[in-house]
Amino acid sequence: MVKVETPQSAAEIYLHGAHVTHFQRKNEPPVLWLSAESKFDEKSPIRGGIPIILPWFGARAGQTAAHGFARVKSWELADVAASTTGVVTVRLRLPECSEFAGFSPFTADYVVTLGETLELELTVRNSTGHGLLAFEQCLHTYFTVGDIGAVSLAGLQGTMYLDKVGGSHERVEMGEAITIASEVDRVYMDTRAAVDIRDGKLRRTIRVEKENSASTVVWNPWVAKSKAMADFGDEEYHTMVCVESGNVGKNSLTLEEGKTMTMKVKVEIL
Ligand code: TA6
Repeated sequence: MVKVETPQSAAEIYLHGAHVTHFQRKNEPPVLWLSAESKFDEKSPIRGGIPIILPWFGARAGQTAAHGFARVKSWELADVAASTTGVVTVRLRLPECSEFAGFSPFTADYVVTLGETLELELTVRNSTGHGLLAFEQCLHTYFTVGDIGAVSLAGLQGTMYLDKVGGSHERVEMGEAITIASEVDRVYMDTRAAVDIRDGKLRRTIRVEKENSASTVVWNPWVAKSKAMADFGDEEYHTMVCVESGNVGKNSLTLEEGKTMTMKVKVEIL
């Protein structure tokens, strides 16, 4: 794990999955949420922080693992640098791996920039050597909130989403702000908007801005799903919400041979 201290903030990044598990500004509650029950072993994804979902989202025919393999691979630390203002940049690379057997080869580079804000850049390059690379990607970010009952999410009004609770239904977000009082698992499509996580208990707003991302996923497992997950505490749903930035489902991507695509996410406290 790479531990980073800047004049403004602190962070932790595991090589396992290039997983940012901690980001906290000085004298403030953490921004990212991490389960006290998370596993930390070679085979398991870390529960919390920012799992990198790549090259598929959710379940995939013929594959046992949900959400791709990037989050359980050991990434290479390519570089760490600090600017004159103390902003730290950490570069990681997904090495070639056997999983490519079931999926076309690609390279993935990840740049994490830490200071007042947390900035992420995921670059995927089609290195198949033949033809198109079709894939999905998502930065599956878990945010700390004071009390889920005092949280609202703004920025998705009028957006079509796939509601994955109780089946899979297409709906349109009617509300100016989304509140959460039961299990929520929604894939918002064709949206490039920033999302504000308004936290009435911690009295802060976390803004999630993104580039080259057309999907936003919102998730809180609530009671039953929390109990069903071994690496998630039964009561932990009260203090987390996932607001994820990606290109999934009908927004999935294809890259021509040799081409690259960079998705960017910026997390800031307003
Ligand atoms: O992003 C929301 C979601 O796809 C949910 O359906 C839920 O399964 C969650 O991801 C966590 O998935 P995981 O494989 O990490 O347990």
